[in-house]
Amino acid sequence: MTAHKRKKIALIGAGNIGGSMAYLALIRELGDVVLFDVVEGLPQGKALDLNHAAPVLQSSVEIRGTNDYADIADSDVCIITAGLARKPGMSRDDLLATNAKIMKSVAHGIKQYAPKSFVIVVSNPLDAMVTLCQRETGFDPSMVVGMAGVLDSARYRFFLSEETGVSAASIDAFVLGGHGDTMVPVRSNTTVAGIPITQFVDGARLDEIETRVRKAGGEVVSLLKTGSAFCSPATAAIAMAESYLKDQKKVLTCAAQLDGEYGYKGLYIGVPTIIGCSGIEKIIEIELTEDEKAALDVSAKAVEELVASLPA
Ligand code: TXD
Repeated sequence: MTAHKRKKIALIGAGNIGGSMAYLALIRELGDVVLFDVVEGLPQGKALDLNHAAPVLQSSVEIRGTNDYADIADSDVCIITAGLARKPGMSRDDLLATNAKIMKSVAHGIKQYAPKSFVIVVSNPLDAMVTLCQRETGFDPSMVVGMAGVLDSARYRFFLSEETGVSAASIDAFVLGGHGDTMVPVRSNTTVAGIPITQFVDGARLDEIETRVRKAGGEVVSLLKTGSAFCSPATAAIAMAESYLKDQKKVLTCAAQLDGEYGYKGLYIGVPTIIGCSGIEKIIEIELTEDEKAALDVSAKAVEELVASLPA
């Protein structure tokens, strides 16, 4: 009998999102977790606290904290939140220079110790950071993906649920493009139990909701004042990791490198993908209205400009 070895999840960055992901992995017994951070004691302290919760949860996975990349060796999944988070008044793009430097060091650690891992980038500015991570690791693009669309689509679904009184579980929505103000809520593919959303909400109100989706991250930052959203990003990133680890082949909107889809090649932007045991197994091209395609082109251009401004 070959016993199934537990999966191994490396969380690079043990801050708000990293700690929340570790907790979700523990509750859902997704696999053993290694929390990595550069701050001495932070990953170790969070790991110890979480291991104290394990007996109550009756969870059998182990969580370790470390400041040594060697401890992430042979991880199946690496989820990167290393970097600075926004403060009120800051844009995601304001984080570019600082987080790019951090991303380079993280990418080299992953390349050295977890060369076969599926890498999920969360750090902002997301589209530039996932591009840089793929470049610096040299991993196949199907194994390096950005977390944004799952979160942005969930925000859209939540606001539509509030508006319609229907459970968000019955609402399907897509938000494509860059993870920023140019993101594209795809109204034409948003449905309530398969019924077009336009049968439930009028156009003017949908405009307001879609504007709120684009600003939702900033809305949380301005309320929290000391950081950005962490429960919802953690939940979205873990859903992506789970689809990979369990070969669930879920359709999840992520920042993936396009190879001609939507008319782009080599660009990372948010698109519907199928995530399974081979990573990004397919990029789905959905029908867009002329306005939606034009909006996606604006978003793609914004990402191209951001990527072009990455320090060499
Ligand atoms: O949808 C999305 N993709 C976004 C992403 C949603 C929300 C937050 N978004 C971004 O995630 C946010 O703008 C940040 O760039 C990251 C992480 O957000 P988090 O809220 O977790 O930030 P924290 O709590 O500051 O944690 C970051 C950790 C912190 O503990 C640092 O010590 C650590 O990163 N850090 C590093 N870890 C490893 N290696 C290096 N070099 C390093 N530098 C800092």
